Amino acid sequence: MAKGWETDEQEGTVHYTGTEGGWGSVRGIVETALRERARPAALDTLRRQNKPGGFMCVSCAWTKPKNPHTFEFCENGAKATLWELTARRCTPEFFADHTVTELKGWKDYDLEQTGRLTHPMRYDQATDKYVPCSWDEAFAGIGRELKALDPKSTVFYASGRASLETSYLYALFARLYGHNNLPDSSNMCHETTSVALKEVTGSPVGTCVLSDFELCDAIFFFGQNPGTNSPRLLHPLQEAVKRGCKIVTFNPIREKGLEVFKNPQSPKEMLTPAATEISCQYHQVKTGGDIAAITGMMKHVFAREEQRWAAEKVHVLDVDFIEQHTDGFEALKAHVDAVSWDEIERESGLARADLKAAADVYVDAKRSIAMYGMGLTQHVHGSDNIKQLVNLFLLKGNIGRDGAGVSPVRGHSNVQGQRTVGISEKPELVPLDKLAEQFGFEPPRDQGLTTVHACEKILTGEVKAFIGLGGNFVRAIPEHERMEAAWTKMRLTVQIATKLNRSHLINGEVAYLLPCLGRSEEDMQVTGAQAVTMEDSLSCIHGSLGRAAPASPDLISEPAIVAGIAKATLAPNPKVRWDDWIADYALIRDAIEETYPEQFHDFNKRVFTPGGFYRGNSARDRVWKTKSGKADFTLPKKLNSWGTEDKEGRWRLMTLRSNDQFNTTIYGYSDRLRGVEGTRDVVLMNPDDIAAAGLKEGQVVALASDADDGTDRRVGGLTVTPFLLPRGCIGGYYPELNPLIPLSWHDEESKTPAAKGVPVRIVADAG
Ligand SMILES: Nc1nc2c(c(=O)[nH]1)N[C@H]1C(S)=C(S)[C@@H](COP(=O)(O)OP(=O)(O)OC[C@H]3O[C@@H](n4cnc5c(=O)[nH]c(N)nc54)[C@H](O)[C@@H]3O)O[C@H]1N2
Ligand SMILES: Nc1nc2c(c(=O)[nH]1)N[C@H]1C(S)=C(S)[C@@H](COP(=O)(O)OP(=O)(O)OC[C@H]3O[C@@H](n4cnc5c(=O)[nH]c(N)nc54)[C@H](O)[C@@H]3O)O[C@H]1N2
Ligand SMILES: [Mo]
Repeated sequence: MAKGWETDEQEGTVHYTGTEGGWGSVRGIVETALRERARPAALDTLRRQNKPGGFMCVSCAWTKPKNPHTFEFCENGAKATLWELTARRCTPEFFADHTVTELKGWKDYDLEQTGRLTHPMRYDQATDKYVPCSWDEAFAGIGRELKALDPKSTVFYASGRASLETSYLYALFARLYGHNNLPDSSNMCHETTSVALKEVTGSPVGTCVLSDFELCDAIFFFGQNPGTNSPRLLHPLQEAVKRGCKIVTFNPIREKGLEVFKNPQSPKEMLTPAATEISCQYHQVKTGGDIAAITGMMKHVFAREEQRWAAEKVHVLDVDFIEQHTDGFEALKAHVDAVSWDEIERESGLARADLKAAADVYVDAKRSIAMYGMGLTQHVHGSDNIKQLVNLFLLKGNIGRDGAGVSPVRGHSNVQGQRTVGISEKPELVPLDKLAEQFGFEPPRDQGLTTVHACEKILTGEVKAFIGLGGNFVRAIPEHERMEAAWTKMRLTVQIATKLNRSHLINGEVAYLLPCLGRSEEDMQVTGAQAVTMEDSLSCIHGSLGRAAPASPDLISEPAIVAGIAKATLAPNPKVRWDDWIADYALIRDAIEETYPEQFHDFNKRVFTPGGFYRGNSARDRVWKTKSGKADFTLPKKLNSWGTEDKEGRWRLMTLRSNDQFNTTIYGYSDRLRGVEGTRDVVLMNPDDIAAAGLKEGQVVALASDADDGTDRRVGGLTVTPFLLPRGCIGGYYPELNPLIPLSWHDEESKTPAAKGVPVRIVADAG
């Protein structure tokens, strides 16, 4: 049998095991279909996934191309769809059989396995159970509570899945009611990008479009795992490599999808062991070591500039661009000159020869793209990570021209779009004057609460009500134990969701669980079936039309739920037309167009543009909306993004996603691409570290927070598992390890929790 192939004795089939994609991912889809007891309608939905006129995948935010593949979805996109279209139901009868206290003992996986929520429910303190209620009762009850509260003591959270239409209504509701407390899952994710990129380039989002990937000569990939989290991105990467583009990866883990990729949609590649090598260089940087690594690359770029200028009187740097378009070059150059290679090697964990090799690719490439994810954003100095990457890219004018740019890979399928249409705690990012005129009211102008701020004020008791538009807030945030205890002190909690999760079990005095339609389902309103829209990572807006039969006749849409609560809370305002908007979502899009005419002109006409319509980006046009009016070189505060000092017995913990989860939704217990099977309760460690720490493979240990703040945080029952990580760096899974992250442990500028650099000790398991 060829290398990488194996026979499955039980199934009598042959599988390719060597690479990401390939037969393994087909098998992953089939297994999910069986587990979710998928109906034939689910397969029809998959066929229409990510096609113009079809529905847009609920999984990641990677762009949907103009000429989609026959099956424009991946293993994990299919899992997300099948998860939504499961035949399982979580009904009022289920809640009658289980108290909320009992359900708190269930695992995340088992809670969601109960299936789709089917009926609006109210929490009954006396019996500790959820009981069914009508939609009217729910809206009236919530409205009554909100009217009695100070708007500024309430938080309206959004997870990044809800459409532009829902998001616009939700943000408008918050402002009409009287607050800007609109944190989003982005506050735990790419908020670092939104703050840092905005500060230095003037635009909070990436500058690339899809065609750039057809032109670039090199891609530098930092801390993002496309094989698991955005598998469709592997297609343009594979195509780029095939035409000679070089991919250089920086990641503490050798992630399979970034090493080799086998296209599960190419019959030829499926039938032969051929696969595309993705990264030509793979640098296992220390967790938090990217600032040093990039500093090393810049040092070599400057050295090559000197040599080339001396020899040929030709520049390596784009000196015209630096002169015309940037500010702060001299200071950056002086800073890089002053850092020694010894420091760089120590802080990055990489050899100078390797960093020079990476820099040579950068120097030799005419056009380069930088891509990154949570490996850069979730650090105490995460903003500095991103600004340092921008520094490198400005040196050769790699921002604002075709085939080049900085391209963060966003998470949730509409997380970028939610910010675009007003879900933001930062009022300066929202056209408040325009809203004031459009709807005849005085919007609040004060800063709203980020996720971390909201948590702080829930702890102090200042926040009295929380509404969650999707997501699993209590599970996704740091510091679980303290947060759960404080949560129940709130007066009102409302969760709008498709499936049961832990956040629904931690309730305020008055609590509602409101089930909604999923994006793949038909959303029928009085004027007919409604489409919704979302924005992907490359700032393209796509329409999405769900066609599957709703999971239950009692479900209503997210826009209808938001409008229902808003109507029950606010005084009538003839300019705020909740009923008309819900009857016809095209009218919501008209309102969005009126608020944002530049980006959303002719919105309704362009909804189903193949490949989406591009919203534009000032930095791509080299218009720098920064304080200096230029793109800014900046200096990092430290040579690493690690928020503390190293010391004996302190480990750098990164909390990771497996290939079998979507955030807090656990599909199963197989991290196939990393070879971790059957459990999520592990500590991944370098074999030499295991030996040096006097531990043994398979030993069960606990991790304890080592944040020096006097709080005891522990997670036990973790099996020591050898894994090729840089020395001193360990890994484990999110959300199980979230209790170890202090709430105060976040990016200094954006307040994104630093989930990739958590200081911990390894201690004995209490058993
Ligand atoms: N199937 C699936 N798809 C998803 C999700 C999911 O859970 N499942 N989640 C969605 C969401 S909301 C998001 S935000 C994205 C997340 O997608 P990613 O941005 O890929 O996030 P993570 O899986 O957390 O992994 C981050 C990567 O960073 C690396 N890393 C950790 N620390 C460092 C560091 O200090 N430096 C460098 N260079 N690398 C580091 C890790 O080894 C890992 O490969 O995916 C989205 N898509
Ligand atoms: N330690 C650690 N913590 C992290 C991270 C990490 O890497 N490490 N990553 C962070 C990141 S990047 C993110 S984005 C957050 C994620 O935080 P969230 O976005 O809050 O969490 P999710 O797990 O995506 O939410 C899952 C729930 O969403 C609901 N849902 C699914 N589809 C729909 C829908 O169509 N409508 C509605 N209304 N509800 C729906 C379901 O009930 C499901 O249980 O977690 C963050 N937390
Ligand atoms: Mo995310």
